Amino acid sequence: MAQPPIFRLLSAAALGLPLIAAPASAASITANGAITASGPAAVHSAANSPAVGSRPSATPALTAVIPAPVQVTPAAGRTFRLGPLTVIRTQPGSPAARAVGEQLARDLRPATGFRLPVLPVAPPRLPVVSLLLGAGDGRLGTEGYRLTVAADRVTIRANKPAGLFAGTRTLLQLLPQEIDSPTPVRRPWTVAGGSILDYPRFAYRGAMLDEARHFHTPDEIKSYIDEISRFKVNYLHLHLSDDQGWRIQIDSWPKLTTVSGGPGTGVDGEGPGFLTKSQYREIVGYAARRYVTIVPEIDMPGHVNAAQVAYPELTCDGVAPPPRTDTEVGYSSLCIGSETTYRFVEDVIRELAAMTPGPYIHIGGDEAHATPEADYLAFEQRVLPLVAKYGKTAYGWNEIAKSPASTTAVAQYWDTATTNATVAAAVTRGTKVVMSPANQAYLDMKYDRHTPLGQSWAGYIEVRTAYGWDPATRVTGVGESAVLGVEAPLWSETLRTLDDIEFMAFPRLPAIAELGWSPASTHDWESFSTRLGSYGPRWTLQGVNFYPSPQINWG
Ligand code: TNX
Repeated sequence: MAQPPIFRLLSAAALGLPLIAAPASAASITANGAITASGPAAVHSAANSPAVGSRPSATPALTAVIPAPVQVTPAAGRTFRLGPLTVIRTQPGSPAARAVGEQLARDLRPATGFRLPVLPVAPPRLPVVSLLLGAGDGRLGTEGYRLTVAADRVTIRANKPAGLFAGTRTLLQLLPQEIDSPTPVRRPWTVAGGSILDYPRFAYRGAMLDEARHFHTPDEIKSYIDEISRFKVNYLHLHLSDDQGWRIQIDSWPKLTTVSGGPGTGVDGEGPGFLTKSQYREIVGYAARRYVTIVPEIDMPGHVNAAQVAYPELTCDGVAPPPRTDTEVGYSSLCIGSETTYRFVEDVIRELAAMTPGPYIHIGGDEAHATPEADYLAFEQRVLPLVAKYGKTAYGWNEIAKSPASTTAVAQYWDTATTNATVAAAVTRGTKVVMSPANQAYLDMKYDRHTPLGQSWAGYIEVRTAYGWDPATRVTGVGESAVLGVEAPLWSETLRTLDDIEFMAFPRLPAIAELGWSPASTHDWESFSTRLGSYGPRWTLQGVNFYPSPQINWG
């Protein structure tokens, strides 16, 4: 594409000449500047259209952000205006800061039509968005930032590029809603003056997508990464194997994907589908550019029927079970006494670790009802250390807390109870916990009895229920220092398309993201529901399907 006539504009500015904006690609601007939202139809929510009017929306207040920042200080009467001559200036000598600036420029372009240059030095007299490292503020950690909005400049300062990226996600929410339009909109792009100090409460803020029950394509996963990273979610856990299908290439056991990622796999036999190693690596890279770390999961010793269909030697009797396309759980188990099992497990962990730069390998461990207790313990005793052997931290569903080998592992709490003696005991031995209580954080639970998708075994979860808990007091004996963070799992027995995923994730995912990021002192349903209501039109503009919860005043 042609470069912007930036040098002509810069020299005009230097000479004090009047500046004329380069027109945005006119093809997509309607005469009155009306917004035409595109994207997938809101199939599950006919009433899903919070007003996106033809009148420009108001400039958001500095306090409108989700998740709520640590500290917001508005400066009344001061406004920054982003225009066609705005320059994005990034920390000299930092390719990572520059990449964040370029991502911001790409994010701003569809709606504004501006091609904002990303430069290490800002020319005089032009409005600037600066992304600078060296904040020199320990409170900010690696993901925090300070954002200042003055009349002539927006400055984001952070210790690390991850903080700059988080700051840019905030800036996008501070621009008017129409910034999420896929086509150019004519309106002033104003940002309210003041400053924000912000950093996360917990290091781990995750989402999980079940690739096994229904396979979701690399493009669908990337869209989900875009959508969750807007809320500063920094981990995406991919559930890559289960009874119905196996969704990741493993070279040493090729039939896992040719057979169990093939046609007829998944719930209702909806397959085929699996990620090749190169697709997986591409997703890892795509996520990393949005400061999202991929966590791969291979579920074992239960949830292994698909692996046993491909390799009958993974059963104790050597007989291949029939492929399963139903939604039962708890009936399959690896053969705990067989050395073939450990050769298989080690091969899988080794290959998974080699293609995963992130720190965690999730080894499942849930619902192993077909594995006798003693066998379960023997299995975890051998398998948990294998993850460390390949340089990773073991992560598993809360059942792994039963194993004495889980002291250096992370347990994902999916129980619904407020007490769990096994998990509390593991915490005293050092186990860290990611909180995903199924009756509050499970995105596959129906919102209410009318929800056409999802399940209800852990109850209905409306937005207020998803928001109404504290990760550090939810489970007795699992306090603030034991909690690594939160995760919102999305199991896909009933979900096929990206539209389905979005309908279940939004608006509950931002609720869980706020529990993970924002200080407990900001927790307030009235505030959250108001901010969420104002966010709705952004999803409409982005073409993101969402559930228009009656608990929220959308608009
Ligand atoms: C339980 S939660 C499971 C999954 C199902 C999910 C459906 C957990 C660790 N295991 O196998 O998909 O319920 O909600």
